[in-house]
Amino acid sequence: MSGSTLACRSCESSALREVLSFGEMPLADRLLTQEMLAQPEPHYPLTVMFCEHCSLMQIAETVPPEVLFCEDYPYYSSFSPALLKHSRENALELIESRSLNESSLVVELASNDGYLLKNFVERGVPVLGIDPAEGPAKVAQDAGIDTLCTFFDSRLARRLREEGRSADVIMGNNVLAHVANLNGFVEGIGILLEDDGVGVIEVPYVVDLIDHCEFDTIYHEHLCYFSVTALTKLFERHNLHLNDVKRLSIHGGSLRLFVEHRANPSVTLRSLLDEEAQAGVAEYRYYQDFAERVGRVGDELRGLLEELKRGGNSIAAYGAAAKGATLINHVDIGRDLVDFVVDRNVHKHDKYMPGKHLPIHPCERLLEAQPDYVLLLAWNFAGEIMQQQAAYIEKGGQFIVPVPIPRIVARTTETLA
Ligand code: DWN
Repeated sequence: MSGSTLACRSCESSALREVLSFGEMPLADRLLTQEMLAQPEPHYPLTVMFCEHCSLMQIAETVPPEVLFCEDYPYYSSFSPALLKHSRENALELIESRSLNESSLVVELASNDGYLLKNFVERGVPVLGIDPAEGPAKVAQDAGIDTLCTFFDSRLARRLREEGRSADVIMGNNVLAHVANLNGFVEGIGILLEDDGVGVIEVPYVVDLIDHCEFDTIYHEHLCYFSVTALTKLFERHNLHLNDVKRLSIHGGSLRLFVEHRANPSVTLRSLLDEEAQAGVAEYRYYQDFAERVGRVGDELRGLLEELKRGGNSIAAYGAAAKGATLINHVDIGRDLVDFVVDRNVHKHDKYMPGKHLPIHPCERLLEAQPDYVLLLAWNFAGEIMQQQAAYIEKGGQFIVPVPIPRIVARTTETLA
């Protein structure tokens, strides 16, 4: 059973206003096997709201976490070389700046397949991973990374503290937006974090989402869409302080948050708060035209694909990404337009995309079939993917980047910002 929230996920205010409704949508990471195609496919309302009290953008619907992050959860971080590089640099920076060593403890919340923690283990820094998805957690455990396959909350934090385990660093990349019990999760960080410890947390940045019309990054896994303004209030509610922040390009634009027990806001943090105040991020008007812009981008994208099909062209897609599921279902891109999707993640092969049931194949299929165009559903890795697919491009293949403006990109040298 799912439920709609009539109260803000952070401050529990009822001052919520609708920003955009997608209507009924399938679950973005629920890829289908051949057998599942014949069965009814669960759809849930996907409605974006804005809290006028604490400025948090969020979705109204809460799909049970055990449904979203089940044993078949297909997302494995290690299939993205760019993400592996990004994570390794982050880990090395922290080992250096925090002088981490064999007497330290690094805890990662939503540790997936050990893609990040392995960098600490390789340098002798003790770690603990926590992730509820059985598949990725088992990969991490098999790689010798101490991992608890469970959800993180204040109860688990207390249990770990009672066992004498507290963290010098708590990491959590692309998890804060996913937790239904947001306050319990943040409270747990406060409990588990050493007095002089630091939480280093990465979240997609709502300003990049709104400014670049990244509507496809909205799906049921992502319950919240964070601004610095909203995050500051969330952490302070639990006697934690967002002291510094770093803007990142990963995943279409993210924030790396530095959270500590004592307040010590950096110049960067203060200036980003000022920028958000200038832009009106704390006011509904900032989000008011988003729905109309999304409709326009969707119409332009579908129009481009239809025009290419009318011209006798063949079209495939790259990246069986969760965001890809939102895009093809919201813009109604089915097998009338796109023949198949390719992806490097072997756990996704021989399955079908949610809703539109586009078949998912290994990337080699691109050279075998040599479609005229490839819709880049994983546009956040465009540069890396287009370099990887140079042979397809050499043979005349072209990519279509869907957001913020649907456009054909023929060469890897073109700027994709
Ligand atoms: O929050 C989340 C984000 C961070 O990652 C999770 N809820 C789920 C996931 O969302 P996503 O699936 O939209 O993320 P990605 O990482 O943008 O998906 C990229 C897809 O493309 C993956 O299936 C892997 C694939 N890929 C590929 O086939 N070749 C990725 C790269 C870089 C490649 O070279």
